[in-house]
Amino acid sequence: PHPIHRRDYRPPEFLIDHVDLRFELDPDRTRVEASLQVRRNPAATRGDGTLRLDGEQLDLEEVAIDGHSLLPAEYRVEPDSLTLQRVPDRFRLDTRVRIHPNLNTALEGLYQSGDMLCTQCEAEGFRRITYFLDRPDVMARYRTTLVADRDRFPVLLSNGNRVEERLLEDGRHLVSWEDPFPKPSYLFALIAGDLSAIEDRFTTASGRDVVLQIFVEPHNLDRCDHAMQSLKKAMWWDEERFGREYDLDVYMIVAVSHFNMGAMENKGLNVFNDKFVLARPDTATDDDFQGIEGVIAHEYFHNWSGNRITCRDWFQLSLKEGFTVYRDQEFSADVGSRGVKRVADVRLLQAHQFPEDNGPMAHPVRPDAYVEINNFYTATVYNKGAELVRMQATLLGPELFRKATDLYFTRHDGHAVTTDDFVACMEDASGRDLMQFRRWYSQAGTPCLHIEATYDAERGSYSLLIRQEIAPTPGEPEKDPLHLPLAIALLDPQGRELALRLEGEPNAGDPGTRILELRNWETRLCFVDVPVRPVPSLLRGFSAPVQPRFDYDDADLLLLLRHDSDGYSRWNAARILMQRVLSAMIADPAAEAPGRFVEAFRGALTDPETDKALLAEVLTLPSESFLGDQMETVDVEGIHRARTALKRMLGERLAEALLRVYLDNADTEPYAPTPDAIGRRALKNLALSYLMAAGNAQGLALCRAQFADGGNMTDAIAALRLLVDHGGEEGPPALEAFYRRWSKEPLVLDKWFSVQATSSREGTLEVVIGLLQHPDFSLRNPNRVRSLVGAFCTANPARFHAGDGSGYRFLADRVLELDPLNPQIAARLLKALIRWRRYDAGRQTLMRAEIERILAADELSRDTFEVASKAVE
Ligand code: HT7
Ligand code: ZN
Repeated sequence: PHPIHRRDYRPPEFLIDHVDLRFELDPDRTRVEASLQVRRNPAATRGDGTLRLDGEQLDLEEVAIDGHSLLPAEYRVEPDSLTLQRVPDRFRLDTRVRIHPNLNTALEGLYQSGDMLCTQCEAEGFRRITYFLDRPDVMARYRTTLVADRDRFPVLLSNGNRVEERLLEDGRHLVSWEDPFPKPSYLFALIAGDLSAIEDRFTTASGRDVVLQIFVEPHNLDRCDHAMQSLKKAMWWDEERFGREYDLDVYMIVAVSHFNMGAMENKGLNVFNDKFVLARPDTATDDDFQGIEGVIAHEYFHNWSGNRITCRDWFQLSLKEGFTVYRDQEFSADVGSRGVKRVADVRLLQAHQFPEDNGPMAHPVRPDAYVEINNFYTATVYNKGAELVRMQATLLGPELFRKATDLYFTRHDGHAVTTDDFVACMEDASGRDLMQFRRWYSQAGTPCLHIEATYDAERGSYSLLIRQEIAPTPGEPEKDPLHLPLAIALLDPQGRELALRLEGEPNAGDPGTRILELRNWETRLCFVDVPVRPVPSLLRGFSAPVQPRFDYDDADLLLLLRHDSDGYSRWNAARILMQRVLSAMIADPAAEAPGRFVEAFRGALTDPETDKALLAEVLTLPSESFLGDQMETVDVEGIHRARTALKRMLGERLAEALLRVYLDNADTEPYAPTPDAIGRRALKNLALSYLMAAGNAQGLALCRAQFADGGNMTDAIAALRLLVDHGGEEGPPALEAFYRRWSKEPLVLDKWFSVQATSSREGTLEVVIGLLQHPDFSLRNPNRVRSLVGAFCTANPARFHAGDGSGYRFLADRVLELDPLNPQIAARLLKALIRWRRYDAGRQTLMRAEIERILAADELSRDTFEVASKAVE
């Protein structure tokens, strides 16, 4: 397979203004008739009149131009295209094809999920439905007619407004939909099924009355309320914060059980992985409730950042994804706790994007080339992309940033544009020059910021020397310095923020945060009138996606941990302290946690002032993967041993305080997913996990009781996880009881599989291999694959990276089995193997050998081939 390069972009030679689709739906054999209004694109260079349409896995039955059928000699069909020669400048093209939804295991195009039929067209799935110019810069108006058996598929949905509905003589029924907004083909959707809906209404700021509907299988109707509330909150927030209103009369969401990703923002008809819709307190955890709120909001926000204004080509994916992630992050920060949300976002970025930037698949936020675009729905495009938008918001300040987004939405409404167009709006609205800032979009890699400070007590000055360092990434040996905002405050020994004055400035500002702008490899700054040696609070709010390096004393970190008003900085201080203790314990198995560290932990644990959710973040030990990422060569066993030992030590030495925290935070009210209640549960269950790590008898009794009570899924699954990890007599009966209670609930069963896959106990791989044969396991359901295979390979480093290579062999076997069925999921799983250079020589050989084994297979998909080949380049 050949890569596609960004530099080769050309405007399409033909445009399609209108599409009329007619589907005769049947899971075995669906007939698709398409009528396209085609014309030459005046903005493109004139070619020889050859029209090449994308199309894959379509059985072509008929082609006609302006009503005249073509003979097979008058067109050419290849596995991925239909080519017509010397077409007129403007014409109607009619095609008729057959497709087979029930054979579609890749879940791209039209496929069967349970008893429903549904579509997934992003990025290039529409070409599996009909022949088309399947690229985002071809925007058309769609009319869609669906015909199906009325008993089997009573609900027939597509984008836009319903314009016709009737019974046919043969007993089937027909429904037509019209979408007034031109859209790219990747936003097309249809749904057919026996579905029920909950309904609500929303009146927009300008008075448009919108019907809101969430469609699910009838037995799931009692778990849609949270999704509906989330949708209404998101609609309100987008009006308030970005001035964006909804634009159709109906907004529909459909939950499906087989879905490759989280959800899809099709115009007026979002299709969701049911995991991000369905929630009831007894079946869904706090994380699930929060995930639903975030994903519902994300897809809703796409209506403006993605649908009204879309991407010119797939290299611009971050235009819609980075911006929309930024928007959903801000939404969650506004409706919940800003500090806690920021820490969660930073944790995610560091856990997924930083390693990606430091591995063989590293790519810029705006990639230059891809073999398979599905491989580029990455943490870099999504989460680093959101950080780039955040940095621009920081550089401009809130008023100018809002002015710039207003300009973006009006200037580009109805068009397919680039990330450069986005930045140009930031510049034009603010008058700022972001030329150098654009490098963030084109350059891969995570910069390190090395910061050195000198305090001159006599002069009362505090000087900073800041150096940027960016390591080479694949294909980019040389890097250039970046323009970035560094948010900083200086704290006095009591932890109060100092007023800051840079040398040369006439006056000091108010005490608080100062945004410094860095542009060069090296920056020197000097604060004057600094009365005492301060403690710097650096990169507040994680103002740029960089790795800060500053040689803090432990005492300075303790001060930040206790007093910093910035949540990220407190959390980061705790992490550095924990990491120092863990590094010592990794190097020396006999080392113990120092007393002052244990006391600081106790102080934080019992701090009545701090938001409980933030405390839970602050007091969670860094993950094994994170610790590995900080090492030259990952010491798999050392990390696992040290982290387990530190957990046990803290559980033993702070048992009383932990028990108090547990009891003080027990739920006294009925379950509600409010920020306060979520924070209390998180802290309570964290305390329980330390007690269980120490084998504390009271902790074990509480854990058993919490599991038996099973009042809400957050507490039940937390207890189950601890009982399974505790081992001995505890795990098996708890697992069995849980299975008995929930065996008919797929989303809860996913949790049951995951708990077993992530157990740190020896023998977990054998358990996982056994579970592959479980009657409830299926390689055809991505949620199930992720819950068992994905969880084992990405969330259980100690077992996945077993020194004998058994985990690697297990993963490679699954990738080879999955690749012919669902290449997207296979390629995603494979990413767990590709950073083999980070491990010791023995593991390197074993991991590499498994990648080579995959590469040697016949008929590998483009998805898996691209990941595997880049891994060994
Ligand atoms: N824009 C959506 C991306 C998506 C997707 C991409 C490839 C294959 C399947 C997919 N399902 C959804 C999701 C989003 O970011 O909102
Ligand atoms: Zn998105």
